[in-house]
Amino acid sequence: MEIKVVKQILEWNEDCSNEIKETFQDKKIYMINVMGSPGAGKTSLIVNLINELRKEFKVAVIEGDIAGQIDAEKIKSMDIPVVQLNTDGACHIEAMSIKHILQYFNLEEVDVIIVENIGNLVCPAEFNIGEDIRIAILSIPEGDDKVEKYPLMFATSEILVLNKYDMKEHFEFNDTKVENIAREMNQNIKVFRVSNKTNQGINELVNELKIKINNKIKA
Ligand SMILES: Nc1nc2c(ncn2[C@@H]2O[C@H](COP(=O)(O)OP(=O)(O)OP(=O)(O)O)[C@@H](O)[C@H]2O)c(=O)[nH]1
Ligand SMILES: [Mg+2]
Ligand SMILES: [Zn+2]
Repeated sequence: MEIKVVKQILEWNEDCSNEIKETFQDKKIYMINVMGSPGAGKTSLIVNLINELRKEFKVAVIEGDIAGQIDAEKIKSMDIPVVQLNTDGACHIEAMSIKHILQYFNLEEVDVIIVENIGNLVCPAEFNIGEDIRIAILSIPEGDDKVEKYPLMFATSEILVLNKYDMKEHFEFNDTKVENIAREMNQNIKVFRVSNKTNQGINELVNELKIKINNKIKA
């Protein structure tokens, strides 16, 4: 009985995600779903991506948090349209919430929507939210065993950001092992070694995203 209920929720979520995809296909909007543990560097990466992507695209942000609006305030201070989604305890974002939030944006004035998912390595990966791409962030201090222990997020993300690379010398983190394990579960995954402190790797990641965004919105 319980299993059946979960399946229904996921099916409903999938329908809703597909509706968002249709809207975004019509409006030529590219959606990026940024996922990772609390403190992995999601907001820091989004800030750095905005700084580059805004030179070419109109960017908007949906900030998912269980409570508060600290991250949304950071984005707002950059003069970027942002909506804070508070899940009131829920540990992931569902497509229905995204659909509901879209009314707060002028979608004619948006090329790229970046969603910061709830800090959590587990269930955000179970819910499609209409995204074109998933970026999974794993930061060096979290340890190099996380891809094996939390496979779904890495198996379903096209991009893996190994963040806080500036701290690598302080941790025993075998990035080649992580890359190999990620590629075993997901042949197409691209791995970027990034520091949001020194900006290492940001340009490479931005270039990759620009190609994907242009392929959709200028098609
Ligand atoms: N040294 C270093 N610190 C970083 C880097 N990226 C983020 N940080 C720091 O890590 C902490 C957490 O970063 P956030 O960007 O807030 O992480 P988050 O994933 O958005 O966190 P939640 O929204 O709470 O889940 C902050 O103190 C950042 O300054 C990095 O590349 N190197
Ligand atoms: Mg954050
Ligand atoms: Zn959850």
